[in-house]
Amino acid sequence: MELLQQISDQLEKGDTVKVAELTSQAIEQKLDTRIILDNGLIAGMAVVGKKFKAHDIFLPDVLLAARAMYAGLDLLKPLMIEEGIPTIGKVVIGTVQGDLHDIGKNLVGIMLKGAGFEVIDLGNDVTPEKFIDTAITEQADVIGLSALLTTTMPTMKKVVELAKERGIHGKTRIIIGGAPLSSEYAGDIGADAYCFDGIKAVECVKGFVGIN
Ligand code: B1M
Repeated sequence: MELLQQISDQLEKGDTVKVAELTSQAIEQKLDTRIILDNGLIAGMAVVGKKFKAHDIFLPDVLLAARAMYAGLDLLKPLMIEEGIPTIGKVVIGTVQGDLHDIGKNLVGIMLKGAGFEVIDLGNDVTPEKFIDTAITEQADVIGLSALLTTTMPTMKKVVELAKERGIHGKTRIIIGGAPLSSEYAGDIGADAYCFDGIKAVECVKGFVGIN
């Protein structure tokens, strides 16, 4: 079977060791870095995303696939930097101030990375100032806010307000996600979109940077 297809298949199975081995082989065979990324790793993750959406696989499978994706990405990263392969867009992501829940946010970050975006992960308990300062410095396309607590949801509004004050509202798009949130809430606070999960976040961010 073709090497890139094998990478995709093993990533889908979440086999970290095999993905690393096969990615190393592809590098040794001097396959184009972007092709290994697109037709091997990202192709595998796309299948995982579709299966997850269809409830054919579950969260632990996605996490295993994500770990395998990292094993391949770690090997490609130095080459991508060396070759200056551009990412398709930049996303600053974090869990809002006062909130320590970061599993969902990490998953969303992994899926965005898997889709080819550069993700700057600020972690959890992130202040509105930190989100906006980083987005400005890094010239981010999108800010991704996560909250799992009803008590921390209002902090998202502060981020949107600060984005307005600092003149980036509408230029840098803001997406929100997390169990207690909704599209209605996104509309109420002036965020650009509510994303139910990582798949939706990838769809939204792709839409914002003009990729379908
Ligand atoms: Co806490 N917790 N927790 N907790 N915790 C919840 C959220 C809770 C619903 C449990 C409950 O009461 N049934 C409840 C919130 C109630 C509410 O506000 N309505 C709660 C509470 C009350 C608390 C504490 C206050 C408990 C206490 O101390 N008394 C406390 C708060 C601490 C704080 O943050 N300041 C607390 C603490 C913790 C732990 C530290 C123990 C731990 C977090 C560990 C960690 O994240 N590193 C924890 C956990 C694990 C949970 C539950 C059990 C699981 C959350 C989780 O990781 N889910 C949770 C109950 C539950 O959800 N069933 C609960 C798996 C994850 C993949 O899903 O995070 O929803 P989720 O992410 C999804 C989507 O929401 C979405 O995509 C993800 C993937 O599908 N999404 C985004 C998330 N962020 C997104 C961003 C996007 C787009 C999509 O774009 C940017």
